[in-house]
Amino acid sequence: MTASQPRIRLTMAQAVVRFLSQQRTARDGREQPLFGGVFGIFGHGNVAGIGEALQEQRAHGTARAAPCEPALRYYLARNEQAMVHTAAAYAKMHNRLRTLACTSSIGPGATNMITGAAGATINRVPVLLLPGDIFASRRPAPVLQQLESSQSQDVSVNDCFKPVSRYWDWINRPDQIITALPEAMRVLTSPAETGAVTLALPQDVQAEAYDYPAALFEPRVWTIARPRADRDRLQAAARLLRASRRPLVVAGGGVIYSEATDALRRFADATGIAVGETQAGKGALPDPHPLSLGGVGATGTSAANLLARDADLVLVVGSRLSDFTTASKTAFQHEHVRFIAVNIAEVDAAKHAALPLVGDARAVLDELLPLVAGYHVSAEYTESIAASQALWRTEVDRVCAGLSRDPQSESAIRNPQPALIQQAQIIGLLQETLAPTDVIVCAAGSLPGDLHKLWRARDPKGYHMEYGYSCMGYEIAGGLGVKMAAPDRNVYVLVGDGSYLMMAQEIVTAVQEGIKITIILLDNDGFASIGGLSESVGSGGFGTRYRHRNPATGDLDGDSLPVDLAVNAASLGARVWRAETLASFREALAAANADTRTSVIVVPVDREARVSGYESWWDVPVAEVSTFPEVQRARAAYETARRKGRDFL
Ligand SMILES: Cc1ncc(C[n+]2csc(CCOP(=O)(O)OP(=O)(O)O)c2C)c(N)n1
Ligand SMILES: [Mg+2]
Repeated sequence: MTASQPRIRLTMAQAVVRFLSQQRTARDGREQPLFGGVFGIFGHGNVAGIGEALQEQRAHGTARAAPCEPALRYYLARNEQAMVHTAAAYAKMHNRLRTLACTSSIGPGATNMITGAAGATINRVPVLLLPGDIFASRRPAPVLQQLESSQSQDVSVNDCFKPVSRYWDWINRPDQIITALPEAMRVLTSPAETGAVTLALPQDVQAEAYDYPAALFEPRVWTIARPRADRDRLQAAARLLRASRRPLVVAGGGVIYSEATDALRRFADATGIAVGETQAGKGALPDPHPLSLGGVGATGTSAANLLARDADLVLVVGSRLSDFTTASKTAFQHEHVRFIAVNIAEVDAAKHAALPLVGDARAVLDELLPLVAGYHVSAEYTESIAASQALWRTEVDRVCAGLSRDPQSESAIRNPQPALIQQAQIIGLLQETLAPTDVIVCAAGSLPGDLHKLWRARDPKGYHMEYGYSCMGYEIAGGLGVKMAAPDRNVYVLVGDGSYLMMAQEIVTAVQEGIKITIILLDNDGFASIGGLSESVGSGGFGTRYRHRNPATGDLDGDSLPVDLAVNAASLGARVWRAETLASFREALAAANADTRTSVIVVPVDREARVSGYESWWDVPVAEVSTFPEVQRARAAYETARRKGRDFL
């Protein structure tokens, strides 16, 4: 410590809040504050620390902080998991240039954030988590909600954040933040390393004062760079591309985060290479475009999947190549298929034995394009791309018009109500009605697959799908974060009844903040997606319906439950409509659009009217031995299907 350095005496919590308010990011010369606010729920583990600090900086913020920085706004959430989803959605909508911080108490408040942390880390989006922690001094231990261990006193529930955080630190002395906070910011703002960053803040240390160097609170700008790939590898990639006859681009979320969508379009236009999109990458080549094939993989379109099957070269841009994208490694069947992977993260660029182009998607595409100047796929290949795209468009129109059911089919017999709306019809109607810049938000259930196939994303930020963690409960909390990040856009949350029942409470937070989101709640009596999966593995939908326990069978196959989701949503403060026909849905949507309040439209949908798969597969192992003949049959089919799986070495 040098005596001459100016110092400011603050509590550790005050110093953290003040530091956060001064952090900014910049990319391509555009600068913005890194943090859009702090979400939290107070308890004894943070109320007197971070809670006091947030209140103080708002009261005295302008006097103390640099005048250009407004104080950080505090938002009260209803559930700690949800607030992390909100932060992740906010960050995703901002292409990872901004995020929110989340403060919790110790114990359950902290561990509630773990699911959200895992989701953020898996989706590679930045969130800053500030769970309270047990006393560093240990004097009053065990405190309320403390986990004890007979082996060590250096154990806390916050250790559970370690595997789901990209940076994790325990601040057991107030001066540790001087080195911890810059590290935390480095990881949050690193496109290659980003994810959940957790700083566990013991409740006693939060309140402890220290003479901090004033320089810690100077405004800082974290520049998000656009690293370029290795030159030799770029040349090698260009050679592979030039030699390929049936190339395909797989575009992932990295294209959108890097704002490389124009670069991708230029690349596709110049080379004639068509583009399939992952869930996170949907909108990378916005519709309409003659080379846009829509979703690729397990929930992909026939257009993308047939081209993927026969591709001799796959240029992967900004994708983690999850099993949904690769159809569990069955999507690419060409005997000599090779991969080139453009990715900011080395770990992703190396997958599938790809030629790795480690760098920023936009910078790499821009440098690769002149190296393949003059190359274009054959006229015959262009024709087959156009033909498969046209066929697929017809198929989407057919499905969205409503699937006709064979009245003798098992599903029709089980669910004889023909009048129920089909989920695909709602998707079709939204596609017709919504503006290109409106955003749809979704995460789990049967909707992600249906949307990946059927939705035409006309704007890179119009399709917000959390499908890295596919976390039920993300939808409404996420919709809130999307709307906070893009207040000028209309935000439509599509959510199943299962996901809604898991986490609807952030409607209250939206109402509190006067933030308008429109929630379309598709009610199909439980888990249509997992019910369908269960049937496909021979288990007949066991345990996936919301039904009373049946005294006759002892199973959950009794009468429907008397749950009224519309009344539930209304009780949380939302405007609510029920729509049982397409006409009434259209009317409700118009009314919701005209309303300034958070709105919910409850739509009962036909559980059995499922959109099929197209030239794809998903590896879900079936029981190898079973007394059920249906399971034995499913296992035999599984063994055949899995033979298509490839190793890319
Ligand atoms: C937190 C969480 N728990 C369990 C799952 C597994 N799961 C995936 S979809 C699903 C059912 C979703 O039901 P619903 O929201 O009603 O959508 P539907 O399948 O009916 O379209 C379940 C249980 C999950 N993805 N997330
Ligand atoms: Mg459902």
